Formats: sequence, C-alpha cells, structure tokens
Amino acid sequence: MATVAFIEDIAQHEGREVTIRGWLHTRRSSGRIHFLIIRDGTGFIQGVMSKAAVDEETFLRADHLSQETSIIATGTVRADARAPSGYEIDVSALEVVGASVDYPITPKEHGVDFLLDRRHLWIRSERQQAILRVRHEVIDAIRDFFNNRGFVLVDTPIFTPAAVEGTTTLFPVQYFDQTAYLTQSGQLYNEANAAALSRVYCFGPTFRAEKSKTRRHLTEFWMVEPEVAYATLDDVIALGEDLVTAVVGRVLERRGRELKTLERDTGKLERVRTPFPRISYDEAVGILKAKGQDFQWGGDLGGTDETVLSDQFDRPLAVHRYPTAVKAFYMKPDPARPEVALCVDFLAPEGYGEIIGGSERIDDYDLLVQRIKEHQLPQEAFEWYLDVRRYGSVPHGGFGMGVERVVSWICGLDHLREAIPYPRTIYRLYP
Ligand code: NSS
Repeated sequence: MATVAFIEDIAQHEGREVTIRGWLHTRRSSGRIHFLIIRDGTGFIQGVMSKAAVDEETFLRADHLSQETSIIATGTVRADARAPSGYEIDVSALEVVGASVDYPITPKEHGVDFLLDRRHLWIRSERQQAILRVRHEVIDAIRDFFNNRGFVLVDTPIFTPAAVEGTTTLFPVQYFDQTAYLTQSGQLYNEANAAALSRVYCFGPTFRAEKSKTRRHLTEFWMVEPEVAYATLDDVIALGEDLVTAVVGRVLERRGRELKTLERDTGKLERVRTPFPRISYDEAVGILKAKGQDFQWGGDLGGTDETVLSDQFDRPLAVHRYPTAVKAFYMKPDPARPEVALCVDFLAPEGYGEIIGGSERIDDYDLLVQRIKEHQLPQEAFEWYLDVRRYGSVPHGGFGMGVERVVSWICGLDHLREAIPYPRTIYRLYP
C-alpha cells in the first residue's frame, strides 16, 4: 500500500510511491501521455500518466476527466527541476471519487460578480487559496503576539445594547421584545476587562452598516482590539508598531510561496520596520495642502487624503491628534489642547488606507457623561460603562486593527472582498 501524502510534504517522499487524495485542476493530453494537475488543498502537482504505465481502461478514463473531479492518484514521486513544486508524480493508478460536470469557473477570465456569486467554488483557485492561507497566518501571528506579551483574550459580546462607533452604521436585530445591535467593536467591554485583567484583547467579527460602496469597506469584518490599563497614547502607538511589524514579518517568513503566487512585491513589505513615521494631524494637513489637496483643518481624512499622505513614506504611517470633534465620543482630549484628541490612525503604505484606529480613553466620569450627551447617546445603555469610571478609574487606551485591511495590504489586493472567505457588502449576502 502506498503512503497517503499531502502535496506540501511531497519532498519527503522522493523516489517512493504515494497516494494523493484531491481534485483534478487541469488536464492536457498528448495522445500517449496525460498530464494531470492535481490539487489537494495543500498544493498543486503534476501527475504524469503514460499509456504504458496503466491499464487501457484507466488511461481512457483519464482522458475524459473534467475540472474539479475528485480523484485519488497513486504514483512514484520524481524530482523535476522544471516543476513549480520541484516534483512530479508518475501515476500508476487513478480512482474517481466524485464527478464534476460543467464546473463553472474555467481557466478563462470571469467577471468579479460572476466569481463572487460562486465564492464557495472560487476559493478553490490557487490565488484564493494563497490569500486564505495568508489570512490564517495573519490571525495566528496576531494571537501569538498578544499571548506572548501577557495579554488575556477576553471575548466580548456580539449582541449589544448600544453604539460604539456612531449610530449611523448600526445593524439592529430583533432581540425578543427589545432591539439589539450587532457589535461595531468590543472596545467598551475591553475597557472594563482591562480594569479586571490589566492587558486584554478581543478578536472577533464586527459589523457596520456601511452604506458607501468602497474598496475598503465590508459590513462584516474581523477586528483585533487590545486594551491596556495605564497606557498612554505613546504606549498605544508603540504597541501598534510592534504588532504590525510582527505580523508582516511572520507572513514573509512563513508564506513566501503564497506571496509569490500572488506576485506580491515583497521588497515593499521587507521595509516594514519600527519605528514608523509619526505625524500629527496638523502636520498631515500641511502635507495635504503642499500636495495641492483641497483640505481644511477640522475634517476627517478621506481615502484619497490617506493615500496622498502614505505615499510620502515607505512604511506604515501613524497620524495622531485628530480634531476631537470628528472622532468618537470616548476619545480623551489632549489636556494641552482639548480641540484635538489623544488618538492615532495607522495608514498602510501603497494606498491601502487605515489599518488601525486607537486612542486614550476618557477616564473622567463627568467628561464622559457630557460626551455621551453631546453625541445624543442613550445614557441608560452606558451606565455599566460609566461604572468603569465610578470605581477606580485609570488612564487607559487601546486600538482596533481590521484583519481584512491588513490581509489586503500584505497580499496586494485591490479590494477587501478577496481578503475574507465570504464577503458581506451592501449588495452581497450570498453565498
Ligand atoms: O472604527 S475604528 O477606526 N476604531 C474602532 O472601532 C475602535 N473602537 C477600536 C478600538 O480602539 N478598540 O476601526 C478600527 C479598524 C480600522 O482601522 C480598520 O482597519 C477596520 O477596523 N475597519 C474596517 N474594516 C473593514 N470594513 C469596515 N467597514 C471597517 N471599519 C473599520
């Protein structure tokens, strides 16, 4: 009996007979030889079936196999310098497991809507597999980063009673006889959790009814959010720099093959090292004006503004101290200049936009109540949050990093929809 092997481990089996269990990716024939590209979810390899090596029925059957037929192929592993994986398999037996009639995604070009409607099949392509593996690595690197630094993972709820990031992007859901909202961010709970456990993070899906149709917005996205008791804005920025550097470094170290499949220019990622450039919002406005942008002090940065700014640097850029008026209710005003907040956004290079948003939080009870009122938020829903200020309030801060934005940047994608297995946007809830 041949050993069952995965294509990613094929080098260990050189010269031996193995069985690969997978699917037929493509096939071409020269009359006396069939070339079968087999994929098994761990890689792609060419199976060479020559007429002389198999019985007539097997050879004939292989001539009619269609794309994505599931197959079990047995054969001897042979090194071949020309093969992308460095190896080929001389097939001696082939079993068909499941037919695949008229597989809709063919090697020709398809429109993106056609592919998104078939996302459950599209993920079988080499490129989409590479992206999903990078996403896995990014998530794994994030978890390792926080776990190795003494952070405690504390899960925050998905059904919530109130807004965190503005009331205009809330998704209401019927919750028995009340209205609940899908969480926009675990931050408020994280703040309570940091008062219990010092350094915490939450990591889960978050939801925003983003009505704008952009390349950078999903309605369901994954966010990791650390929160640290006694942290200052500088601590928050330093943590963000270390996290981004660790994640990029890990993908470069372990997912070189995938980045190659994606034709990513890794030289640009190798430049991601600490310290990142830091500029204030005031300085950002100066740069935008000098670059001919029509931008006035006081507004939030738009997508184009972010790109103009990040284009000035070859690594992620930290922009701090935005006008308090355009930022979230919980952000602490700078005591030296209350019109700006102790907050930071990290902008990825190459026009990928904001990947991190964070701040110091208001730790003063009275000011927080005032802000809740100014933002016309229902104070009853925030009483528990105010308790964090009633009982042993401390300065603290944290940030949120969007996984899809990071994956999209690292992979060099032109739209966030490829960075998540099943994207949800204003027009898409299927499959
Ligand atoms: O709105 S954020 O800037 N900040 C927060 O939600 C804070 N409550 C986080 C915190 O301090 N704990 O969002 C944070 C990040 C942002 O930088 C993006 O990377 C990502 O979340 N984000 C998104 N990704 C995809 N789609 C959408 N719509 C989206 N919105 C934010």
